[in-house]
Amino acid sequence: MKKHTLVKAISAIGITSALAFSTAGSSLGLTSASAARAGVAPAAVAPVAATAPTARLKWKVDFTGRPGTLPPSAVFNYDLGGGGWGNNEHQAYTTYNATYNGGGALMIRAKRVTYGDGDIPEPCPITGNVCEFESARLQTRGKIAFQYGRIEARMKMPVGDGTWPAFWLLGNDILSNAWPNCGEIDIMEAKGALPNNVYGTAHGPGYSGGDGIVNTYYNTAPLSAGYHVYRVDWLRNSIKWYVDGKLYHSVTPSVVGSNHTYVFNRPMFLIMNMAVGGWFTGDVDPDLQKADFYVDYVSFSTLNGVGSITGTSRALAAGKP
Ligand SMILES: [Ca+2]
Repeated sequence: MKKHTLVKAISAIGITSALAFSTAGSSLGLTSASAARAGVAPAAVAPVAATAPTARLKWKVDFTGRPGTLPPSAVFNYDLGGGGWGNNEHQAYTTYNATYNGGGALMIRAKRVTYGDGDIPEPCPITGNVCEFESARLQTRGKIAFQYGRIEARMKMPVGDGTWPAFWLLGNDILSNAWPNCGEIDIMEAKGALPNNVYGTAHGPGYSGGDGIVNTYYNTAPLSAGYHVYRVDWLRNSIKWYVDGKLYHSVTPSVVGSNHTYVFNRPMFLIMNMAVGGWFTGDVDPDLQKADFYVDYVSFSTLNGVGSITGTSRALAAGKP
């Protein structure tokens, strides 16, 4: 079935500048991003405490079901449309590019678009001014929000230069407290051209877009070769990023610095998407036809009893562990 009646709505919530591109920092592992930005010797991130916190699972969406099933509407909203999303991205988001694969995962598919007679091309700020790809972006605003705790997903990255999968959080007050003041925590970003790198970033006022506080995790095998677990352990005045249980980035008020405001002690909602092209990920392979980004599950746990999840009764029930 041909589905090129591409949606005209730009965005259900009008966020076009969020998830602005990050610097392609290549610092591997335990350096302080802010120290690196300030040009001083990086300080080591504190080692993982000998007594790791006790995590208790409170909410998990597992994407188990027949192939083609849409993600639960009780939990997820769609952000729709094109326009570049503030980052010169080349995709338009639809309601039909995120489906269960039948093997227990949600598959977000980016697919090259061929416009036919009668189609209304989705506008994009690129050559020809039409979006070359369609994809999907899901978010939980108004349905699920978290404050502190462990937010985690097991995911398999797509293949292809120009792909840009992401798993991230935005401040729940974004409509009244515009980005970047609302805060943005990018739990995972990846770019197809550097398939071994994971980027974890905090964005806030004065440190957003290319000035986000970023660090990079290097995986010895390409991230698309298998599933990995991406998470943050988030407490008051502390965010720590992990891949497969390995700490690689930490942000606190002192990392943000006395000249900037730490904006992460607030409820935040979840977003999962795959962009194609844009300033962060770079050039798109002209031969790329499609790319698939898999999400086995997304979950929330408390850490030593700390952390809260709020939401509608239906959204909470949909993730009852
Ligand atoms: Ca699953």
